[in-house]
Amino acid sequence: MISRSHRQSKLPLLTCLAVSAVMTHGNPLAAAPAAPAPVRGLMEVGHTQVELRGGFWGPRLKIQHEVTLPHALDELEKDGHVTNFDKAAGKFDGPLQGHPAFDSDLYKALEGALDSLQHFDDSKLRQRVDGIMERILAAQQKDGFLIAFYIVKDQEKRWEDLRLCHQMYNAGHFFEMAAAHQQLAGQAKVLDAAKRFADHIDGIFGPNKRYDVDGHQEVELALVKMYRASGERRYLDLARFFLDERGYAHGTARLPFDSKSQVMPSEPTVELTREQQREFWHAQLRVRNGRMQDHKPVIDQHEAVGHAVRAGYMYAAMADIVRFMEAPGYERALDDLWGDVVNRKMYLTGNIGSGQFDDEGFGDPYLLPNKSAYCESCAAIAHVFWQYRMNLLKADAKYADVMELALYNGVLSGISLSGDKFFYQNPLASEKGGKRKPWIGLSCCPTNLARIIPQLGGFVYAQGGNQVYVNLYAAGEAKVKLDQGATVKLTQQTEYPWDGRVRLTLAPEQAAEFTLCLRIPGWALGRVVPGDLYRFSNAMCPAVSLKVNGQTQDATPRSDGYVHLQRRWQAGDVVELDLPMPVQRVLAHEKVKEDQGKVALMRGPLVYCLEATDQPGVDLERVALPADGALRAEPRADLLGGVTVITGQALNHAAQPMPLTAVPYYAWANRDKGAMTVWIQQAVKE
Ligand code: FUB
Ligand code: ZN
Repeated sequence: MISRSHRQSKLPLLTCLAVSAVMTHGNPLAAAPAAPAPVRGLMEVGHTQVELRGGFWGPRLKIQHEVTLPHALDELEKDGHVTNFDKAAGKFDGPLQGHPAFDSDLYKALEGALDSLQHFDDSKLRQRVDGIMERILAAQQKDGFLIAFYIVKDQEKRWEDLRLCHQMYNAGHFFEMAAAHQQLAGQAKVLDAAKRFADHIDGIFGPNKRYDVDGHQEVELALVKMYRASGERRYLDLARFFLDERGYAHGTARLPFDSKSQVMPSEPTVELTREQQREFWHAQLRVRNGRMQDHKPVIDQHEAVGHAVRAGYMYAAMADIVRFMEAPGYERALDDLWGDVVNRKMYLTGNIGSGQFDDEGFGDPYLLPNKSAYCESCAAIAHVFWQYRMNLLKADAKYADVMELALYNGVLSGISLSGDKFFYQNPLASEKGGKRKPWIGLSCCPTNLARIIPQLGGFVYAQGGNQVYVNLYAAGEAKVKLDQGATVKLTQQTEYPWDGRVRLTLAPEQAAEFTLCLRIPGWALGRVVPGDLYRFSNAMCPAVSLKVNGQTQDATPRSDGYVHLQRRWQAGDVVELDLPMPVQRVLAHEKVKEDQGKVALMRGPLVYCLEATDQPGVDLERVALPADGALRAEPRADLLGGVTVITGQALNHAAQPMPLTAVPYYAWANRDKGAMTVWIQQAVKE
């Protein structure tokens, strides 16, 4: 499988009947309506416009394509995700497998495959995807309904208890996959099927119809994608309805939620035993509660509570709504939720969900245990989606700072370097060590990882008016179309995050005046995160340097976090950015009791950890790091697929000097199983 520009690879893959059965003919792109532009904020530069080559991400995309995606499809087929659709289509006699949300996992893996096919020529994968797609579509009911579980089990109960059964969550992932299919194939067969399903939902739910919401948000952001893919405004309105409807009584009219009329247990307290907490939250599942962010209208939600994945998807959808329509109250709620998460509830790895209440969700502010951290891989992914949309909405680099932190640490730790083993939870410390699993029956995380990595190119740039925003530094090429019509090719050469030097070559079609907005990462300015939850022990940073065609420029960002380079750009202009990457010690806010007296190590956007295998015979919990000892960054091409390690001197449990080696957190648990810790004791001065 050879990487090649997607533009050459899109259409000539109609090689077999199964494939051509999915494809329609004619000029596919002529049929696609222009995607509605946001009414506020920046426009995406989608991953189809960006080829990540070489550097840090290029090899990862290749592993993703060659290993992760075929592996995921094998496992999903083995587990019955595809035969469920055959059964629903009346073509399979074997048993129905799994649970009502089983479809969603297959959709996510297919979405990943479709997106990856934008970047790799691979007729084998293409045929496999198209074959599965045919089997999915064969199960669709005449009225558009498409959930294998209910088609097989009991059609009467299709829309039973939305709180528990994830019907809309399934639908949402179908819609996202359909949008990815439309983008790749340039034709509408799958998107049309998605529209039929969305129209069916629209016919049942909405003002003066049924007032209800899903227990697991996802359909909202997916409906925004449907709006963009189809140009049909009613999907945006339906997304808005499902958001607006949270926190109200569900039924045939829009009534305020009356806590007296429905069982509403009081909030749990930390005094409950773990077993009691489990029982409490399982009881909560049956009723209205904050676990699914349905306890208050969204505009009244100012603190992040409940299941972290649902929250992340919901906040992402809220940001989308503000981007595409007037939505009074949404932005204020989003700002408060953002402050609550980033200042009080986020791990250093950018992941969310402490699991305090045994609900895969947020816990109390500043209560961020490391060993028992839930930090689901899906939560980090949902968090990235949210921060990405906040950046687009507000054109502020602080959101990209958090997105970057979550991406390189919280997300990437979920998948092995080999691409075929996964973590569901991503703790920041482990006594016994962790072992990623080849597959997880409840495969939300592996399949989410399978789809986010092929989309990564889309997080690198954004565009607004006559401005090109560079949010991430990653080797590769992009084409960005400015509002005034000019197309600019950008080539990044960089080894980021191992090295902060970035060489950016611009090639507008013709010389053109526009502004290049370069994000100066918070970490390069002495800030770990936008708030005060984490700080560097030494906030003094070496100066960032910037040159255009060899001429030194002021590298001080504006208040939006970007350096704005406005000029008439010509083909061949070169921007050189140097973000020095010293090893940094990180301290947590004094209210994070768990991390007091401890220090973590970072270099650039990467969080580091200690693994037992590098410190043999040493109890990691009793390793102490002197405050003033030198710490060095050492590139190790031979280790963990090529990483830069941090080395220095520490003290062991007997206060004897010992060599210390820290590796990037994302790469932990890829060697011998053993203890790991991100936070290290600080040595007490005699
Ligand atoms: O319920 C669907 C997914 O499974 C959730 O997002 C995960 O937390 C897991 O419970
Ligand atoms: Zn998950």
